[in-house]
Amino acid sequence: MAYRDLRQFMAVLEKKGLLVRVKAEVDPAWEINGVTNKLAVEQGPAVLFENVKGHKVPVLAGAIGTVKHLALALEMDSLGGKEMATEWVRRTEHPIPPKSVKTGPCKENILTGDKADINAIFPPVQWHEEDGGPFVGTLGLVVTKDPETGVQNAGMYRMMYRTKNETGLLMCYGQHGQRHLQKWQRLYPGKPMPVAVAIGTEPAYLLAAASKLSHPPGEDDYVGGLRQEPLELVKCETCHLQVPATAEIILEGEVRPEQLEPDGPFGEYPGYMAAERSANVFHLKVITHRSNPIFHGQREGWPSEGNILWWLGLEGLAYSKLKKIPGVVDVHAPLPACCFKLIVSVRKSWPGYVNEIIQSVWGDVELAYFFKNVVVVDEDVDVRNPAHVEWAIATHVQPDRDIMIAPRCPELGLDPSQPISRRGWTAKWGVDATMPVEEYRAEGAEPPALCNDPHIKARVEAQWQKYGINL
Ligand SMILES: Cc1cc2nc3c(=O)[nH]c(=O)nc-3n(C[C@H](O)[C@H](O)[C@H](O)COP(=O)(O)O)c2cc1C
Ligand SMILES: [Mn+2]
Repeated sequence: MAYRDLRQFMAVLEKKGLLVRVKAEVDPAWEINGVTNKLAVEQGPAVLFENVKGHKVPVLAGAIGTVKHLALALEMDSLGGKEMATEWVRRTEHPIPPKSVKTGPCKENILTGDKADINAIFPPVQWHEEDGGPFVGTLGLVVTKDPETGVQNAGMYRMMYRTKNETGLLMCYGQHGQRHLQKWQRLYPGKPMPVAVAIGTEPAYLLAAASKLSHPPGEDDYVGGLRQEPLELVKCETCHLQVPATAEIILEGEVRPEQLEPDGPFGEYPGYMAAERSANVFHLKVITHRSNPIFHGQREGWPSEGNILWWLGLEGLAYSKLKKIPGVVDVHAPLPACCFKLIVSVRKSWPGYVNEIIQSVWGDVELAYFFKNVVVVDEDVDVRNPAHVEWAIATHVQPDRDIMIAPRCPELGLDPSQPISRRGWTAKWGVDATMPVEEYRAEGAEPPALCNDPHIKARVEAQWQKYGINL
């Protein structure tokens, strides 16, 4: 049974000891930062800060703080990487359309006019010491509609507090929200675009917003697929957008396409402070919220909940796309590489095959912004076993033959490996770590056989007791 709302998911986490309530008073200026930082490093439980100094709204963080939390969010028993990824792909390949309902818990309170004040629902959490201010959206799920196709999107884009009714909104190039804004500006020059933000939803919506998913359909349908039940949506008070009926908090407002303001700094997912840059501005019009709302956020960084949130979805998207190429066996995005790196195992099928795989990752309109490094290995190498991958790179690669570099590819602007002035563009490297069978055969030879003698090993294993060695 799908989770009805965030509260039901929290109850399941709590029952399993994966959520702790902190009753002691915490200062949002620094303590939530410190506690969530320690818990991310030590892979601890989710936390509900019930007593935030100077505010009556509690703060939840770490809801998807470990892979175990992620598996529970998707109601998957398995923690095995491959089964989780395969199941993600299966569900997203079977989307279920959402259901529109007249009203829902997110409409229990409607704050308009002067009462539409971000401070009413947001304890000003300073997630990192050097951030440009408190961030309202570290888990703000931003809803927009494609003005041409009508497909509705949900994307997670950070939002810095500016005033009681304004926040920054960083929608990087390549993101669906930014593409909607660009189309809107072309079709309706000078007019603001409606935007809604959901905070505190059931976990499938959260994961879909954090994950890159191809349109059509939109995230609302993918959420149905992920939770295996339709998502219930209600219409916004001020515009045509539809938002999850059971969300804790909905911010309704608009973005003026031509308005860009300084935003940040902010501690980002590669683990570094990202300097001030320009971003759009969200203008709040109306807040709707549940009674006794829970504010949902997370401390971005490395390691972080944020990195876990989008990782499975990006790995799944890469697998969905690459498995259409004959010979692709498995795909993995190692979590510590924060979606900069993709490992693909293949049955090499024709000359130039590996280069085509690497280039198809870099050239894909959605994957292009993420995977900067692509490693291709033979099908007998386990892409989820770092030791296997290291061995393949060490023993199969001639750097002058097998390393590809592509200049001036796009990136989200957060890669700290070069100064800010060069951000948004990056070179990419790909490594062909498959055995160079073709080169051997061109010389009339065969590559060396593996020396692991599986038949002999199996014979010995079958009579292992004979040797009296206890392992
Ligand atoms: C915690 C978290 C914070 C994120 N912050 C931003 C952000 O500020 N700007 C951005 O463009 N992408 C951000 N992302 C990445 C996008 O959410 C992700 O690429 C997603 O696919 C975007 O949705 P879209 O594909 O519908 O555009 C963030 C992801 C996570 C998990
Ligand atoms: Mn999207």
